[in-house]
Amino acid sequence: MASRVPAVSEVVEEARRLFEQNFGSRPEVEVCAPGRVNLIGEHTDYNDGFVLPMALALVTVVVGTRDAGRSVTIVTANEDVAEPRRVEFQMPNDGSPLSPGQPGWANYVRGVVQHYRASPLPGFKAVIASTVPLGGGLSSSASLEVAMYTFLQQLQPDDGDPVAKAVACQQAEHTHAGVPCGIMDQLVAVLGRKAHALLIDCRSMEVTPVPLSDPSLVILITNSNVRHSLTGSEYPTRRKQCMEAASVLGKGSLRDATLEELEGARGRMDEVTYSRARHVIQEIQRTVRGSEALKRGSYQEFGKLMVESHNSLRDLYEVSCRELDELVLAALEVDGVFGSRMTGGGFGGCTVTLLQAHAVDRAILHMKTTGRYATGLLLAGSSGAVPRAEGGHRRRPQG
Ligand code: GAF
Repeated sequence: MASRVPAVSEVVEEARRLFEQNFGSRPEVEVCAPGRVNLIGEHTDYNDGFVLPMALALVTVVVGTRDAGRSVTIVTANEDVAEPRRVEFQMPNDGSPLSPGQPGWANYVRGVVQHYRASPLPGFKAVIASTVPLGGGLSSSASLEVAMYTFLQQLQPDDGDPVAKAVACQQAEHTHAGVPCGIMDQLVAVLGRKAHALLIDCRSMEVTPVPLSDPSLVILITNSNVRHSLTGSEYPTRRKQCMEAASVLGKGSLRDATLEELEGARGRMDEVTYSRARHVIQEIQRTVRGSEALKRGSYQEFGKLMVESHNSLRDLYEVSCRELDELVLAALEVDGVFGSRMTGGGFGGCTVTLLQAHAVDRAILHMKTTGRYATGLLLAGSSGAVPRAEGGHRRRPQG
């Protein structure tokens, strides 16, 4: 059964209502930041490489009001997070640290407060509401960090530098959520543009918008409903393996390495390190080629690169899982599909599929009914338009 993803105005309305219930007044500030889907360029951002994400109409909203004193009170509308859903703390005096604590969701707020780039920050009351699924690989964390940072900018303006803002939010994720992420998610949450993907050079932070306004093209996002978490050891381990490979190659990062150099050094690293580096070096090349292909409207070529990317993430980088692999395979069986791959950090979350608009309903039906995977929510977005959600379907995988 198809249902609509709520419009931003509806999420704001929900947050306003909760604010009034909790604080007895209307909020004075209302901001939002988007989630994202990455079209290609996975696990390349922390290797100084290229990524090609696009902002989604799935958003995190923060509404609130400045407090007369130094106290901070935040309430989340999200029922999936750990209790309590209302948290209070004191805004620290300048320079003193605001340590992470419980519940975990509030650490994104604490982290952003800690790394905010202007002072003094006043106390505040705020409500958070979001349509970005948690653990779905669509960057719910970065959208919360960037929404919170944008909220603070209304209370105490900083210099407005968008890259520095993304970096501050990335630092919040490192220190307060414990995820040593790259810069992709925060940067696209700050700079994302409707109906465009962004080619981001994660070394220079140069951002090039790539138009995605062809009405015959749809980007379909499918949630495996396997919740991923990057706070475990796998993500940091991948980062370390990449650094190790770069150091064997005598490079500052894998961005500077070629496949020939990697082959030449193969005997000097273990097979796993070699495979990780191979994925990264090729994925960086695929991302640059992919953005060129999209600009030319060569969707077949882009789709082929998506499939290569998925296979590499599955076999060399080992961050996919059975449900994601099967969703990709099912998508590729449908006429009108150009390509499909897992998106985001992996270990669960979503797939992204590029296809012709006329094939969307067939693709959704096929992915739901092939029965080789357990899945629930399906989201379809076309060229930056508001996504559609399909909910509640669940099948057991068949042998
Ligand atoms: C997660 C991280 F937060 C990003 O920085 C990026 O590394 C991504 O995984 C993998 O491409 O979303």
